[in-house]
Order: sequence, then structure tokens, then C-alpha cells
Amino acid sequence: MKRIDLRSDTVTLPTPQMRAAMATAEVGDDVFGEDPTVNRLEEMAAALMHKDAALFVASGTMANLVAFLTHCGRGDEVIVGDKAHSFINEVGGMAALGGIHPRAIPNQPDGTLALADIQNAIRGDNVHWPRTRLIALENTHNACYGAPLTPAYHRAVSEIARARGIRVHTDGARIFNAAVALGVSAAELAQHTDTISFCLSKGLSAPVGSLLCGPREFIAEARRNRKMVGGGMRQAGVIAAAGMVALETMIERLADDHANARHLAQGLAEIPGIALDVARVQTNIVFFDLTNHLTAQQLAERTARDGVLIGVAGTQRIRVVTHYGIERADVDTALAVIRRAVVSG
Ligand code: TLP
Repeated sequence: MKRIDLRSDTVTLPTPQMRAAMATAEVGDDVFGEDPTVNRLEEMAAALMHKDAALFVASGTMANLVAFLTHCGRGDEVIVGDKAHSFINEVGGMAALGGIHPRAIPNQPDGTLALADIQNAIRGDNVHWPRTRLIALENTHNACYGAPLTPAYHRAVSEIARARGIRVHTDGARIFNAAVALGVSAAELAQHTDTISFCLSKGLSAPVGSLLCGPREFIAEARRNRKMVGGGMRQAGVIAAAGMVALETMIERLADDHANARHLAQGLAEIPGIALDVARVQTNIVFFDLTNHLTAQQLAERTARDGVLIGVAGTQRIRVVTHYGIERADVDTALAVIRRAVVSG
């Protein structure tokens, strides 16, 4: 029985081409700046995002943490969505390790922060208040059904930020999903954000790693902060090599994941006992709710027995994610398994 793992696109395995590139990668000590493969990957990432420079880090969480530590000092405030990964799923790192104060404002269903809410959240100069230093966006927005934020939205936020002397960081863990879904380049999405991070190890299927991209002096300072949090890696070219293959070969195919996600969503929506808004599915992430007595945990246990792994996202809420390891036939199998499990109550 083939295991169909829809829990996340983080479960993707490296391609044979990545394995081959890893085996032959030229390496050196990256803390000394001497790993040629890491250096090439960083140049490639910076060029893709039209930024001056980039920094290779171990994970998406580390990319965001290093960005926050570099943008903000202790007691500074970050305006962030209440459903942002960096707010709910990164162990409170900005507060715990940086003394940075998150100011959570509501994420709209489309993953945006309302411009009026951002304006209202920006602090003035008052001895009582923390200083607003940064606005943090997420594109695509994981918890908002993988919604992609448009270049026009990024521009609007950037205009507010610039007028108030604030910076913008975008958690672009899935920025290439956004680019493919919107039919724009990643650089267009990155244009109106001071810094952007993206992941190699989600839909792009590399085993490890994320890049933080931005202005040259910012990345130099971020390099110090990466070292401070223990993220200075040595012969990291072994993993960077897979990341380069990811950027060269895995971006365009994300369209297949999006088509599979839509197919999955349409099939799920037809199952009695499942509520799902198909129109919200624009990339590779699908959420659905159970409307009978079945809990998400129970459903996940049942489908797992038939080899279909799904993500529990709430008492009656499930997340399923399509990726490189999921073919159209797997989606059909998963639909049959989920239908059986839900309908048999
Ligand atoms: N997201 C993971 C889980 O942590 C929920 C997933 O399965 O989707 N930003 C965004 C938008 C993310 O979705 C994630 C991972 C991260 C950052 C963190 O990346 P890693 O796991 O590499 O630290």
C-alpha cells in the first residue's frame, strides 16, 4: 500500500537530481564564507528576488527569527497577523529570544491584514509605548487556505510602511506557490517588501533550508544573528546543492500541486459530512470541516489505517496539502478513503 501523505508539503523527498548534486557538491566552511555552493545558492536567491543579498538558514522558522532579530531591538513591536505562522507556530521565538513585542491584528480570510487595521496599529511617539518597527506579512498565507497576496497588496502595505518609517518583512515560505498561482514572478512579489524569506524544503522538495533576502547591510547583520542563534553551518554546500536544483527544476511544477489541490477540494466538497469552500483554494493547501459527530482526530486515525495521512487542524478541522509526492491518482485514492471514513460515520 502506497502511503499518501497529505499532512504537509514539508514531507517531500529530494529528487534523484538533488541526491546526485548533493553527492558531488563542492564544499567549504560556510562560517568563513568559503562554501562555494552555499555562496552560489545565496547569489541565485538574491537574483531571483531582485534583492542585494541572501542568507542560507536551516529553516523557515530560523529565517523569520533572524529577520525579526535584525529588524528589531528589545521592546520594539512587530505588527503581525493573528493567524501568521510566525505568531502562532514559531514557539514565540521573537518574544522569547529577541524581546520583541508581537502586535497581532486580524488576518482577513484572504490572508491580508486590513490596511486600516495596520494604520491604526502603528504607534506614535509616546513614552508609554513600544516602537513599531516592522510589519510582517505571509505569502502564501498558510492558515488562510494558502491564499496568495498580490503585488498590489504588497505595494499598498509598503506605501503605509514607508510613510511611517517602518520596514516590511514577508514570510514567503511558499512565495513560489503564490507566484505560480498569480502568474507573476517572485521578484514582483518581493519588490515591495524590504526583506523576504522563502523555503526550499516545502513544495520545492529540497531536504533542508530557507533563504532570507534583503539589502546588503541587513544581510550582513543577519549573518551575525544567524551565528548567534546557532545557525552557522559549516560544509552546508551538501544541502545547498539540493536547494539549487530545487530552484532550477521545481518551481513551474507547483502548478500541478495547485491543480491537484483544486481536484481534491472539489471531491471533498461533494462528501456529505464535509464543509469546504472550494473557491478559497488557490494554491496547494486545503482546509475542510467535519459537520457530523466525527472529530478530526478520529478521521485522521481512520484514514491512516488505509495509508492516507491528513493533518488535524482543530477539533473538527482538517488540513490537506498537495505536493511533489502526490499524483492525481493519489488524490482519487485519498478521496475514496476519506469518503468511506466520513460516510461510515
Ligand atoms: N509550516 C509547517 C508547520 O509548521 C505548520 C507546515 O506544515 O505548513 N512559514 C510558514 C508560512 C510555514 O508554513 C512554515 C512551516 C514556516 C514558516 C516554518 O518553516 P520550518 O518548518 O522550515 O521552520
